[in-house]
Amino acid sequence: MPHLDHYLAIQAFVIVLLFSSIASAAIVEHVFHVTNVLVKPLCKEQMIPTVNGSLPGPTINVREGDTLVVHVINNSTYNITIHWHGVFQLKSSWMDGANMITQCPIEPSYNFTYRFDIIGQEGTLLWHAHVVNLRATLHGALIIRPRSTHLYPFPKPYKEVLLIFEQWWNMDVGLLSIQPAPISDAYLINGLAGDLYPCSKNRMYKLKVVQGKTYLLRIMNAALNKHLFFKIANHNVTVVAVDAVYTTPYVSDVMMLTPGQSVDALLTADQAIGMYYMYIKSYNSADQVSPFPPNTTTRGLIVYEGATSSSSSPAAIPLMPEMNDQTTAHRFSSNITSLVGGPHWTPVPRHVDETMFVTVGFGFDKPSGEVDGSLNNYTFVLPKTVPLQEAYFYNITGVYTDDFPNQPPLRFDYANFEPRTDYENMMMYPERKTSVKTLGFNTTVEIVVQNTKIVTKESHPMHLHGFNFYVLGYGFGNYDPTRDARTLNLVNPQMRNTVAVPSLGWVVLRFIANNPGVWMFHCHMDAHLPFGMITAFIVLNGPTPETSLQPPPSNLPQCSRIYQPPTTNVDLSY
Ligand SMILES: *[C@@H]1O[C@H](CO)[C@@H](O)[C@H](O)[C@H]1NC(C)=O
Ligand SMILES: *[C@@H]1O[C@H](CO)[C@@H](O)[C@H](O)[C@H]1NC(C)=O
Ligand SMILES: *[C@@H]1O[C@H](CO)[C@@H](O)[C@H](O)[C@H]1NC(C)=O
Ligand SMILES: *[C@@H]1O[C@H](CO)[C@@H](O)[C@H](O)[C@H]1NC(C)=O
Ligand SMILES: *[C@@H]1O[C@H](CO)[C@@H](O)[C@H](O)[C@H]1NC(C)=O
Ligand SMILES: *[C@@H]1O[C@H](CO)[C@@H](O)[C@H](O)[C@H]1NC(C)=O
Ligand SMILES: *[C@@H]1O[C@H](CO)[C@@H](O)[C@H](O)[C@H]1NC(C)=O
Ligand SMILES: *[C@@H]1O[C@H](CO)[C@@H](O)[C@H](O)[C@H]1NC(C)=O
Ligand SMILES: *[C@@H]1O[C@H](CO)[C@@H](O)[C@H](O)[C@H]1NC(C)=O
Ligand SMILES: *[C@@H]1O[C@H](CO)[C@@H](O)[C@H](O)[C@H]1NC(C)=O
Ligand SMILES: CC(=O)N[C@H]1CO[C@H](CO)[C@@H](O)[C@@H]1O
Ligand SMILES: [Cu+2]
Repeated sequence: MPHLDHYLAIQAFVIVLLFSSIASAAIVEHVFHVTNVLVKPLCKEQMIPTVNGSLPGPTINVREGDTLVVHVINNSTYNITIHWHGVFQLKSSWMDGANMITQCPIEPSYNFTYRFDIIGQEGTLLWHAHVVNLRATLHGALIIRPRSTHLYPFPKPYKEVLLIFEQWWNMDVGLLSIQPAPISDAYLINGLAGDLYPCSKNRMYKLKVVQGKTYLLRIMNAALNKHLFFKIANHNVTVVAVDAVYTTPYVSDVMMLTPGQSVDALLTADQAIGMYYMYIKSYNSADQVSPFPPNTTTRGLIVYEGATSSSSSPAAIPLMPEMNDQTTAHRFSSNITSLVGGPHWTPVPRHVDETMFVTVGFGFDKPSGEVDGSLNNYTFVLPKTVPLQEAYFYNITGVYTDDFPNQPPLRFDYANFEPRTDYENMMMYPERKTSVKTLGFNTTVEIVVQNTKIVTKESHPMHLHGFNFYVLGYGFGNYDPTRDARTLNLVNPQMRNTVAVPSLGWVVLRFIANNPGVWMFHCHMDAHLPFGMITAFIVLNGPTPETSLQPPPSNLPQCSRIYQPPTTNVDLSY
């Protein structure tokens, strides 16, 4: 591969640029080699797809304003895409990496180069494969630091620490879509299961700290399907950003992150010299119809400089919330507010052009009786042969319908639904189709996302590609436009790319559709992707070429090697 030396040379050049004090935007260039490797976090050796042979994959460091170029070379046995979770992709929607939405997959032995600017956001984001289940092992951190012209809006930390939470199965991730999804075998912290698991006694994540110093924890939940509580014994943390948006400093002893969410938090080593465990544990908002998560916790250890296992007392253990502790999860999720006046803050638009009410939950596929996802009584079907954005751009008919409704077809008691004799007439059997919603350029969109109790209750982490949304409110029960609209926060609401819609509750989101292209809006639990808990927005062009979707890059992967749906019924998405 003659190109590799060239890439390496460019990388070395970029590193020189970063360490010099040049403030102008740089081009940060990387190579991702996707390969299958054997790993053994627990007792069983398992072949997994990885980027560059590591789990988690390599960390990408950029400064706000940089251009990121990543050459993805697929030397694995899987079809892959890489999605830059939370990156705005302003004017670069072809680089979003959403399989069959913005591109065909990169097939084994093919390659593709992602190239885009990172502007207007700072903090910690995630890159991950956007083909069902593959992000279990194909993921890593994307750290966006401020340009050198301004600093963090909080005291400069002594050091920065990355904490990536993962979910591990002792099986081929390609088999994970078998229904019902098998129970995972462990959670991992930075690839390590820790000493509570068999064959992992000496493989625990350890963080060495110096007493009195403050650390910036860059935390992300890369688990496929589980909301996670995180807590450090005897220490509070101060949240300073979520999903790469600065927040009002928020002190808490515990956190809850849904899949796809990230939190930047300051940790001060202000306790006695000693050792303190950090624990992650699942937050379970569902009824127990699906397999119960492992009743296990995964832990890492914080070791103060000067502490020795012989001289110190046993490491302190945090008291974790119960697995179903909705109060704690909700308190953490809903209390965070944005840092008004901080870097990149923009006030909430007061005028709304498009108002939507979207029910999210489950239903059944009538012919098979299997569970399906439902957004306003539609189950989304991924296009099979042409990515949605190509179909839109080239006016190819028959790929999607532009009829996703602003309201569900029926109003009912969403949060207290009980099956009735006439439920066939309700929203029990959503329609399977590729239904999208078109939005005018630069319109302000408000979406009330209402969780339902159809089939079962569960919190869904809804993720929007291409935009951050303001989260104006969270609540339980049915959203009441009179009562609840008065309580919305229009002053300093949190901004996110992924929001936990409470079980049997609602959230109100607002965003400005100023980025032309096709953008997914979906549940970020991968188990719910094959269920079709997805829709997409087509944001129309603005008045100028600058505000219009450009033609796809010439090297965009093609689906000419025709995409075959499987003959078995195990994976509903392909
Ligand atoms: C991945 O591996 C390739 C080849 O071994 C190397 O050139 C590249 O720098 C690595 N990429 C990252 C992001 O570490
Ligand atoms: C590609 O994969 C094959 C088979 O797994 C392996 O032998 C080869 O070394 C890999 N090449 C690179 C560049 O990683
Ligand atoms: C990437 O694919 C192109 C063909 O599309 C090929 O010419 C090039 O050599 C490939 N690059 C690498 C590094 O494999
Ligand atoms: C954590 O914060 C709470 C509330 O501010 C406070 O009551 C508690 O003492 C703090 N704990 C530690 C270990 O600092
Ligand atoms: C999980 O384990 C804890 C500690 O062993 C125990 O107290 C709790 O009852 C268990 N919960 C379930 C649902 O098994
Ligand atoms: C957080 O939210 C809860 C409601 O869930 C509220 O009772 C509490 O006062 C809020 N503030 C803090 C600092 O936790
Ligand atoms: C698609 O249709 C629109 C509206 O009819 C037209 O302006 C545009 O040029 C067409 N695009 C292509 C690629 O044919
Ligand atoms: C939901 O969709 C199904 C399938 O198209 C349809 O039969 C049912 O009537 C719809 N529900 C409502 C309330 O319209
Ligand atoms: C979008 O709308 C805002 C507010 O109406 C306006 O200030 C801005 O110029 C518009 N942006 C574009 C690119 O048209
Ligand atoms: C990858 O995608 C191609 C078409 O794009 C399809 O023919 C092939 O079966 C897929 N391979 C795997 C391993 O899924
Ligand atoms: C060009 C290249 O590296 N091709 C390899 C990609 O990965 C598959 C599976 O590992 C190999 O079979 C190809 O030789
Ligand atoms: Cu979901």
